Formats: sequence, structure tokens, C-alpha cells
Amino acid sequence: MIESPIKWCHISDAHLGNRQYNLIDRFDDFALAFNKAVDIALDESPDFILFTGDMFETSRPGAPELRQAIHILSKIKSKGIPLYIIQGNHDTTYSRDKKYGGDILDFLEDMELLTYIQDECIPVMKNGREIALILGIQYYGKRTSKALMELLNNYREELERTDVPKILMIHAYFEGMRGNVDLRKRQLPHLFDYVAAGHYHMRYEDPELRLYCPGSTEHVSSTEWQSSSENEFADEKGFYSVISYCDESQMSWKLDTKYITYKVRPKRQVRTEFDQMELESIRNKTERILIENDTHNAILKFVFSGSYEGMEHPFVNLQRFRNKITKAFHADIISKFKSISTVTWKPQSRRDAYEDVLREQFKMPEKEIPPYLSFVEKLIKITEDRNYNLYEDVFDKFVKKIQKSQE
Ligand SMILES: [Mn+2]
Repeated sequence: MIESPIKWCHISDAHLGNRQYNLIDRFDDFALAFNKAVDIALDESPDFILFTGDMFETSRPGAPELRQAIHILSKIKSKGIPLYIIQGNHDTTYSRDKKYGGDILDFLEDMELLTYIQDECIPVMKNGREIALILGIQYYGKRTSKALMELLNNYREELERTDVPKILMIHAYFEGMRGNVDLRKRQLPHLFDYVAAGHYHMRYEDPELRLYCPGSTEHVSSTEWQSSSENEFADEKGFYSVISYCDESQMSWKLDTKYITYKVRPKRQVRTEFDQMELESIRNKTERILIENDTHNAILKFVFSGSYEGMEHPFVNLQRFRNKITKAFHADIISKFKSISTVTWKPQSRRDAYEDVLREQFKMPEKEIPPYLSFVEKLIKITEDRNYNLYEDVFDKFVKKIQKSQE
């Protein structure tokens, strides 16, 4: 048994090389965030560092992101702290390079910048002594459960040990993280003292299962921006710093986990729902909201939704207000509008109903109604003969035809 506590840091999903929004500064953000996490981790003076997959955005990173990685990983190496890494779905899984001799993580291992664990169980050594045991599994997606069972079988003896903390490194979605699940919680054996998870980009933990997922080092997608309040910016990411010590009385390894955060570029989603407003007021309000929320250096996502009256303007294009944003680093403007009918349906017959539509919806002059109506009647006749679903199918097409003729 080891008397002194063991300490490790757990970082995940750096996605180096993500050329988000096609902006070089955004490309740099990913390196800056990973670099920040590593700097803080090194200040913690851990015995070793874990990285649970997706170091790179793609399996064939370009020279710029490779240089970023080498620069950052060299700092870890120069402190003499070992780095253990597993593959993620982004960086290595679908790499064809593997069968030609090695993927990008093999390459970095050749440069002695990390230890790449691929479906194996390895001891962590410090000063000639074993201080931990790490089982690292490759990315298997939906086949994770089966692959894990096989792996556990192969290392049954080692995993029965209790003299060192046992760690599982895994890149998979667990139940509770999101709808798409790779591994159910009951499929996770109670063999490990710490389960280091990657893949899910938000922080997630289940202390009972000893499952810890720090999330990505930078926000990879806007779905990660959720913050406690609508008005707050999502501007923090983090990683785990863990101290494990032996509880002699219970022959088990206790965990003392700390989630350390650092600042990243602020992001915010601004949702606005319009309730049956006139088009003109939608435009005015949109302009005001864009200007009010324009924030220096931030990434913004505006989502405008709702319905408007009348069918004169079937498309609401708010992109034209893009130039109102001058301070933000990047902004997406998304509009999801639908028009609502102002016609009240009280038809005695279908003919009356269409007459109502033409008069009220299309503001058609009285004298123009009869020719259209005879066209409608023909349509009705044909569609009834053919047994179409008149309201949902043909009427739709009819409305579009009229809209087009009025453009
Ligand atoms: Mn990822």
C-alpha cells in the first residue's frame, strides 16, 4: 500500500484545429483554452495527467494545430509529468493511417510527449514505484459495452488489486449525459476508483459511480452554452484535479475531487419569441435586440421565432440586420417564423370557404373572385375524383400558386 496520496488532473476534448466560423482567432481559441487548462494543471503539481480523447478536431491535423499540440505537450514533458491519453472519435477512430503504421497519437507517443493507451491496462510508475493502474479503452461508440467486457476479462487479475487506485479512461456517452447513450450506468463495473470520461462536452459527474467528465476545454458547439441564467454568458470551462488516498480500514481509495475553472471567450444565446406581431414591429424589435446585446469579443447566437399575421410576406429575412452588430466576435442570426392565417373558418361549403380565403387572406377584389373560384371548383372536383387529401395537399399547392402570382 502507498501511504502518500496520489494526485492527478483530468482534461478532455481539446479539439485543436477546430476552424470554427472560419476565423483564425477562433482557431487560436482552442489552443489557448487547452494551454490554459494545462498551465493550471501543472500548477497543481499532479503525479500524472489524464486526457480522455479528441485532442484534435480531425484525424489528420494540419501543421498549425500539430505545432500547437507539440508546444503545449512539451510543457508537460519538461515538468516530468507523465500524460496518458486515449483516442477520441474525432482524432483517431476513423483514421486510415492506423493500418499504414500509426495515427497522430502514435506519432506524438514516438516523440515521447505522451503515453497512448489503446485497449490495455498499464501501471503508472513514479520513482520506481507503482502508484496507479490505468485501463484505457478505444472509442467503440455503440459497441462500448461489449468491448469493455472483453477488456475487463483480459485484465481480470490486475483489476482485482486494491494496493493502487484503478482508473478507467473512456471516451463515451453515459446514460444521463444526453439521449444518445453508448454505455448504461449499470454496465459500468464497480471495479474502478475513478472513471475518467471524455466525449461529452459539458461537465458531468456521478460521484456514486465515481464517474467524472470535465467537458471540453473550449465550447465546441452552442449546445454547451447553457448557463444558469439567460442573461449570463457562458465563459467558463474546466477540468478535474483529483487527490486519491487510501482508506486502510476499508481497503479502498477515497477521492477528493476539485473542478477547476478558467475563462474562455464569452458566448450567449439570445432567444426572442414574437407573438403574432406585425412584420414591421418584428423588424424594429429585432434591430433593437441586436444592438442591445452586441457585446465586445463575444460569440452570440440570436434565435428569433414566432408567427406573424398576413401572408403578404411569406419570408422574414432578418439577416439584413447583421450590420447592426459591430462589437461581437461572431454572431449567428437564426429566424424561425411562420405566418398564421387570419381567416376564420366558418364555411357552409367548400366553395364558401375558398371564397373567404380569396377575399380575406389574399385581399382579392370582388370582381376577381369569380374566375378564381371557378378554378377552385375545378380543383375540388378533380381532387375529389382522385381521392386526394384536399386540405393538406392540394390546398397547400393552391395557396403557393396564388402567392407566386402575387409576387
Ligand atoms: Mn469531443
